[in-house]
Amino acid sequence: MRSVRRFVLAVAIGLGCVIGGGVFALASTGLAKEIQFVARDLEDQQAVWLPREIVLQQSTDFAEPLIFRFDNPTARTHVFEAPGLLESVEENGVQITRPVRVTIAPGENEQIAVDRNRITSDVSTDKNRTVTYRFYCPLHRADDDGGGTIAVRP
Ligand SMILES: [Cu+2]
Repeated sequence: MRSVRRFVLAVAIGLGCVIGGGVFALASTGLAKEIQFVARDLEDQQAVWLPREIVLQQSTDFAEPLIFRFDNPTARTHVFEAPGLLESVEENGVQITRPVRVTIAPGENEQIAVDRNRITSDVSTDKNRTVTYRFYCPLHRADDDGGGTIAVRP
């Protein structure tokens, strides 16, 4: 019974995101494509990142740098993890890439530059099909939660 209620809640949140997602999640400043993620606490100590579904078009959305912004308005620390995605950072004056795993303290914001080359390479390797990456908070992820998705169309 409990897991059913949780599922219904997740679906309700998911629907809200799909409707609202296009409005607030994707913004182009002309200098960068930005996606805003917001941490949301659920019942049973779990948490998710909203919106749950992001769709990117490689042919148009990858002309500018791709920035992910994270907002954690909750009272707990959350982590944004997205296996397969890399972020681009400068370390000791050298540009390097590393797996996306960002820790955001309560009430804090963070942002990263996503490595577009890696995604472009994934899409072409997969015979120019849509490539999907998952994301979640590894600290508060439900067992039955597959995470949110970032789909990149060729
Ligand atoms: Cu968390």
